Amino acid sequence: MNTIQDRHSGTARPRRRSALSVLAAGLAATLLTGCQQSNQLITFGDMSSSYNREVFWMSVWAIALSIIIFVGVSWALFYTVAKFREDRHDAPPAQFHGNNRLEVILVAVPVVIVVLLSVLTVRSMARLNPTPTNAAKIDVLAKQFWWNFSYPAATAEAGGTVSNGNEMIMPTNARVALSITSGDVVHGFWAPNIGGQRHALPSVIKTWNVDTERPGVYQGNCTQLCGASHANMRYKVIALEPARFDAFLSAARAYRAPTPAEGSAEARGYTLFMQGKTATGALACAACHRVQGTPAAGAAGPDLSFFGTRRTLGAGMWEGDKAREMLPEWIKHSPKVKPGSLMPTYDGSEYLVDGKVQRGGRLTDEEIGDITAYLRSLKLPEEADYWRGTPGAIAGGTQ
Ligand code: HEC
Ligand SMILES: [Cu+2]
Repeated sequence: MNTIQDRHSGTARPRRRSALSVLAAGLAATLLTGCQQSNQLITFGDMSSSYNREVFWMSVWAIALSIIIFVGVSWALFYTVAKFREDRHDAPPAQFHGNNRLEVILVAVPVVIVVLLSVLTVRSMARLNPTPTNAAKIDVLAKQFWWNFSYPAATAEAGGTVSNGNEMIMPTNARVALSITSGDVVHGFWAPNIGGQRHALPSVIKTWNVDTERPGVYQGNCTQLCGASHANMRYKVIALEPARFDAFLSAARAYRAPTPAEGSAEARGYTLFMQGKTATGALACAACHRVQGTPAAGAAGPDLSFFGTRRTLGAGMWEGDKAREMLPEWIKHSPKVKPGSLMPTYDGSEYLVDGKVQRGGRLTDEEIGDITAYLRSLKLPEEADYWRGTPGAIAGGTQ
């Protein structure tokens, strides 16, 4: 009874309206702070990218055409309804079956519309798809639940190809040709500020050209539901002015992981990294990770060559100081902090690989501390630190 009265009394409406505005304000606050805190703000329609500009203007023309069609069809509808009202015409209206001219028009108009829309699309594809010969090339490998970015033109002096896990460095003011593939299931490459999205398919290599004119840090995400940590499969795009990009690439080519001083924590960490600890069944990190300039050449996990320069951890799950703080926890039991992580545990706990229960080996907290110290020593020289001074760089120290 009460509710019915409320609904009809004058007080109900303002109350409902204020409840709505509180809800809207709450939602906006959650969204805004949520985005700011996790640095996950994705910008749509960033006009610094020629890819995005092309798609924007294609859409403007397509929408303009649709508006013309809409107005034309509406006009024809209302005109016909008004002109052929039944009370004005007692006799049945003339039939147009067999009226060739009318039927040709009814076929021709949609054909023209479809052709115009196709021309718009094909024109944009013709502009976006060819890869210029001077394009910077980056090979993108997607795997559960991380990314590797390698530079096929940059052979490392220490052997192998320059590559980096989960942080993609690209030049500004140039088309960047990505060759995208997957090492397991279907993933999707998407960093909206630099261009559209592309599937990463196993055993298929897709080319995709992206670009931006504005140096900065941009968010990338996997767009295909690929498993437990699909939403944690992120990456950063760091766009550098061409001179800085070249400085990065040549320093990265010359880079060799530093040799730790004898007896230091880093030296103990290095040994554990390369050999693991057979006594407790702790697998060698080197079996799955590459570190340029060392024998570590594993490919089952992200490249860790310049891990000390990185500012993200767990494929962008944590950033800055939080990433730094989470590193020991990560090594101890990454599947506990990142569902579905295929890295073994190092605290003797169980984890799943291909549906089978495995048990990790054991490292002590001191040993994990030594490995952490070693990983943090893997730094690019200062002039090649792609975070330093880049607009939108993650605050807080490096790893
Ligand atoms: C069986 C293979 C395997 C072994 C052995 C292994 N890892 Fe990993 N590691 C992975 C995989 C796979 C990932 C990516 C997990 C994810 O993000 O989903 C990873 C991720 C990482 C990352 C995070 C990189 C980033 O940018 O987010 C670090 C750091 C790391 N491993 C360090 C180690 C260390 C240190 C050891 C040895 C104590 C080790 N790993 C042993 C497979 C392995
Ligand atoms: Cu994915």
